[in-house]
Amino acid sequence: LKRNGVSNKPQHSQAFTDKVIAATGPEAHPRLAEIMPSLIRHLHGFAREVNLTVAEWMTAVEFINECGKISNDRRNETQLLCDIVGLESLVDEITSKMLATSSLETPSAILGPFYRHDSPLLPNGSSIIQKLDPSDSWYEQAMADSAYITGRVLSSSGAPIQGAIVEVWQSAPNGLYEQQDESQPEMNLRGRFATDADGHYAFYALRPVPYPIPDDGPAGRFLRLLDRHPYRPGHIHFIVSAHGFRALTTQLYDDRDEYIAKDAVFAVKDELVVKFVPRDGDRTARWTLEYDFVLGRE
Ligand code: MBD
Ligand code: FE
Repeated sequence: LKRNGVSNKPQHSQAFTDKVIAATGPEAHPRLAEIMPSLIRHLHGFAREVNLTVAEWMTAVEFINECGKISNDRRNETQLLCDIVGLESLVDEITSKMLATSSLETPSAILGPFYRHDSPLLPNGSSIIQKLDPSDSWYEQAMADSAYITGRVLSSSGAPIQGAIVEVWQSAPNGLYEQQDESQPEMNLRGRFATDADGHYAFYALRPVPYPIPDDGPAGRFLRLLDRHPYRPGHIHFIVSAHGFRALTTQLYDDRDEYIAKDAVFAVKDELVVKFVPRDGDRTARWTLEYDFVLGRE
């Protein structure tokens, strides 16, 4: 029996994959022309390796559609999906390795989905904890575990950088970032601080607590199907920037936290695990954290 007399390579063959790759034209965007052959090879190889069925592939398509559909300014479910499979951490590592000029630079960590532009520029030594109704559920707990966080911003030669901007954000003790939580004021627990002539920054914040990444959507469902927990260790986010230097996006992790070794988004690095020490003689804060950030030249 001959079908139409047309000979075509079976689609499970390498020749089929090569044909798809070869469909790219000579005028293709150069970076896409560079990366698409690899992406197609890996996608096809993956489908062959696991004998992916039409039903399974369609489940994945609908899953990604659902991630897009529930995403908005306050929630980025597709990014969260990348986070829980380690992709944001991996590309962060690849990027910082490519750009680093010195091994003394503070390691980067992922941005995460809760960054907001235009947080308030605050005077050094002030607090990112906004005054709330003291009856608010998390306020008592917040004040009981507040921390004075200070240090310097340095170049890799050890010279202090004046006028560097230390941008910081963290979740409240209820595990929610301000934009996820109606009960918190606008820009609560966010701020930017400029370093002084000695490169010093200082501010009051909270000792961070472990918290579950949003698990009421498709990413959370996926975690449960994988028999995984949604917790991140307590962390504080930073973007440290200065003229002539590469901006550093990173996070600091509290060493008391049991989730240090099992972060749901795989973003912990040893150099970023810090010790909060008891603080005496300051009614505003129970803990001190000292940390210097080292920036690389642009
Ligand atoms: C977070 O708070 C976070 O920092 C990251 C990286 C991912 C999900 C939630
Ligand atoms: Fe976070």
